[in-house]
Amino acid sequence: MAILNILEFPDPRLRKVAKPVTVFDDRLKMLSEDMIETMYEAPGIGLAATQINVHKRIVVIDVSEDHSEPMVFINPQITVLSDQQREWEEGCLSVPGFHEIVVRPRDVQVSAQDVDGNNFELEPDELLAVCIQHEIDHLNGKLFVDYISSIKRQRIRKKLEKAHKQSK
Ligand code: GNR
Ligand code: NI
Repeated sequence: MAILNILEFPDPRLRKVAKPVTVFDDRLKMLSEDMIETMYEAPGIGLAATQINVHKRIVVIDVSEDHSEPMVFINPQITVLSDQQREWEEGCLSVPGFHEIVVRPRDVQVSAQDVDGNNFELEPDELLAVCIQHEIDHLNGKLFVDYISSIKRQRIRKKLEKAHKQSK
């Protein structure tokens, strides 16, 4: 297994739209394993392939406290089930050190495929519902900072650009 490098805002590669997975082979299984390992090591509760510069529709999530429930979502799709919204303070491994309140649909249904290509559905709640929406955003080239004011977003961009320069 391997720990993969995570792209950071404002890297333009985070804006690419990921393509559907069509081949369910051993490479996909290995990539999912590496993504789970990378997520645990970061540490984070989710990771989208976009963040490791692989532009395919693959997401891994584990919202358990002891790394006991890794989940893999291939080609995930979301359906909003009600008009209810909810606020959550979000962070992102691609925007390290910053947290902001984001408003998203509360009630969603997710349909996806597993690493073998079998379809499954689930109705996540709480943190899992927030996280899956955050990860699908990544696959569409979107980041949580897109939901906050442009003043705040610019401030975060400048701070991260400065940090990236200094670590070169
Ligand atoms: O680790 C993460 N925590 C988190 C907290 C609130 C809302 C979303 C997230 S996802 C984030 C990991 C990450 O950046 N996934 O893309
Ligand atoms: Ni993220």
